[in-house]
Amino acid sequence: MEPPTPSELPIQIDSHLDGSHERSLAEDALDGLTRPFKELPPKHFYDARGAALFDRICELPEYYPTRAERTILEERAEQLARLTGAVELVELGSGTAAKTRVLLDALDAAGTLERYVPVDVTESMVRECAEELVEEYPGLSVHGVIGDFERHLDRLPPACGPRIVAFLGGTIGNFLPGSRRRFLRAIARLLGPADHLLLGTDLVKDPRVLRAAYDDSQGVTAEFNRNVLRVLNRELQADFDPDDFEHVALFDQQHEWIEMRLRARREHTARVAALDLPVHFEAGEELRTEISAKFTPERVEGDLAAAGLELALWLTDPQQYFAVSLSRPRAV
Ligand code: AVJ
Repeated sequence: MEPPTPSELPIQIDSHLDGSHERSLAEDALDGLTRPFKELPPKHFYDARGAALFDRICELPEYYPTRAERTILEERAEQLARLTGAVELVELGSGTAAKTRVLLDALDAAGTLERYVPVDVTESMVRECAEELVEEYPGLSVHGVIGDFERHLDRLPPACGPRIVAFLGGTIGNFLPGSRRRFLRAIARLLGPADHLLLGTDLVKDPRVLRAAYDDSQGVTAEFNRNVLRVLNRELQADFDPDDFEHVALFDQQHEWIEMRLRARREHTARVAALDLPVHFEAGEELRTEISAKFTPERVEGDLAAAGLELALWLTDPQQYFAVSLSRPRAV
């Protein structure tokens, strides 16, 4: 038999990273660590250790979002497949694609599934999961895009039929409100009239439940939070001592978001050698490392509407802790 030509290969991976991820860490560190209120964006948590810590967070009794979202998808995947008739699933921030299989199973059972398009910065995860999935789903092709979904949305391959763009896990909550709407608008621009956005959003609830989810009793989230300092140490030759910082998680009632911070236990100056930058901390000074916005149904619908999208389906778990919404371009 002839070896398959490239276009027949079930796996294609395009990489758009070319060192730009490292650049963005340096830029974000320079920008964020020289402000009066120090700040780092949460995307830098996720090196191999950070990704493993996040996987452990998802198993914690206090961290309900992953379980709630999986429950919703398991119960409603068939309906989602039927409503969308999707031939392809594009997943932003695919990671290990754990909950993706629930959706792929449903599209497969409906007989429409042709292609999976994972978008993630971690090349090894995209490759491994592509290889597993083409084994598990005969006939499936996987077109992986290695890149930052905030910057490389325009690099997606053209749709091969009705598509679902999935942005799950509540990661939309990492955006501040303005950039959240910009990002949703950028996603909306990718959608044709037959396409859908599947969005996971964590919901506003009892602050005690929220705080516990971000400050677990085993200290896994604290270690995950401090991991960003290890990333800076390795990638930018910094000398932060993670033990100099205390994990802080608080619910900001006014903004309805969780904030994670690292609080300096003592006054000290760390150095970021790659930037030739001293970073001074007063005792008790805090560095904001993440916001994780919590939503009301009205807020989700308003954000979607601002992006030109209309709600097709609103799904929650029995406790109403988490929501998965299906939306589509508003008919004009
Ligand atoms: C991956 C952004 C959805 O905000 O809940 C978990 C990250 N941070 N525990 C979240 C996270 C602390 C998570 N997201």
